[in-house]
Amino acid sequence: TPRVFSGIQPSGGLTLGNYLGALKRFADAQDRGIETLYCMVDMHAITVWQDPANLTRATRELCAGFIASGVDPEKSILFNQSQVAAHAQLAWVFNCVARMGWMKRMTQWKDKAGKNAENASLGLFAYPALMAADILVYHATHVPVGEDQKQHLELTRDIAIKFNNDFGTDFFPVPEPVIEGAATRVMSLRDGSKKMSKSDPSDMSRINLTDDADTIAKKIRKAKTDPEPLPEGPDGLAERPEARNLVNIYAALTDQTVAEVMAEQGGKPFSEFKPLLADLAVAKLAPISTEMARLMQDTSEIDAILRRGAERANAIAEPILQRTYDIVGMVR
Ligand code: AQP
Repeated sequence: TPRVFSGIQPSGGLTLGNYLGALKRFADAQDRGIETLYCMVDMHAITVWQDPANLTRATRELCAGFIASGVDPEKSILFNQSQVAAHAQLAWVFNCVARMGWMKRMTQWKDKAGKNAENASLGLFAYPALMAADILVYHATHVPVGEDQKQHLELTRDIAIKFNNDFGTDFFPVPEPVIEGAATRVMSLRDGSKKMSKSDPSDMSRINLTDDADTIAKKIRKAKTDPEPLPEGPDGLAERPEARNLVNIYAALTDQTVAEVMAEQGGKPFSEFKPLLADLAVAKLAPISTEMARLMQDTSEIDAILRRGAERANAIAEPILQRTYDIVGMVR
């Protein structure tokens, strides 16, 4: 039976990229009746320094973001990673299965550690092995993520395959990435070649789920574009990353294909298209930010949801961890 796992780091505010690439699709999967586990990956977040008070707040706010985006804590298991010890325990086994060379090839490692790799944390380097544990400790079969996580997912598959080979078993299923829809890679509003990211120094580069209506409208109005109107058809977007990005966002927000959007909007100048997109973004995001603010007023409700989620997650993960230890030969 299919089982979906995915995670988001509580390392700052949520962006439109997180919403369209992850949260919105998480709610869709849950509503198709599939078993779904969604995790606030706080242990991934601390691979780079996090102020403790911010981490606490970001974890709760992320949980609020999941719920406000339509993830139902009854239907889905919502929890934070550090509360299910099996993630870290299985990650250690996978640290011993994965190879240094695999990790060194990860583009996110190269981007985040940069030229100063000697000073990066060991955790940042080993991040993909923990991510493999996050997924495989539930025998998850499907992992909905944005395009940027594709390489890490391949490494998870490599770890599952190597573990199975090393121990002569077929214990770990090899999970499939689910990267679909018009917004698998939402780009920066200031630079069509960079992904929209919560850590971009420019706040104008992204839309935050907590932005108010005026801010959202202003950011879209000021988004970088070329001077030409939208092309008549989708083919004309190929060489125009900024225009393509805005059309992709429009398509994802309306659950349309890019071709459908172009049939409707093709030929319009940005002076007409941007206000439409701004109104649409405000209409879709305002209820989410209102609901997040409401949930954050009483964090005891959120904490109770996370606690209950961790219990349910533990009940699945613990037997899989114990079975892994048996396969490895650890006495218990
Ligand atoms: N721009 C994006 N377009 C589509 N999907 C995206 N995701 C993130 N940015 C985009 C998806 O959101 C999920 C959670 O990501 P994360 O917060 O755990 O880590 P990240 O990808 O590293 O997010 P950021 O915003 O880019 O943070 P920083 O700047 O700290 O690296 C994933 O499914 C991801 O694909």
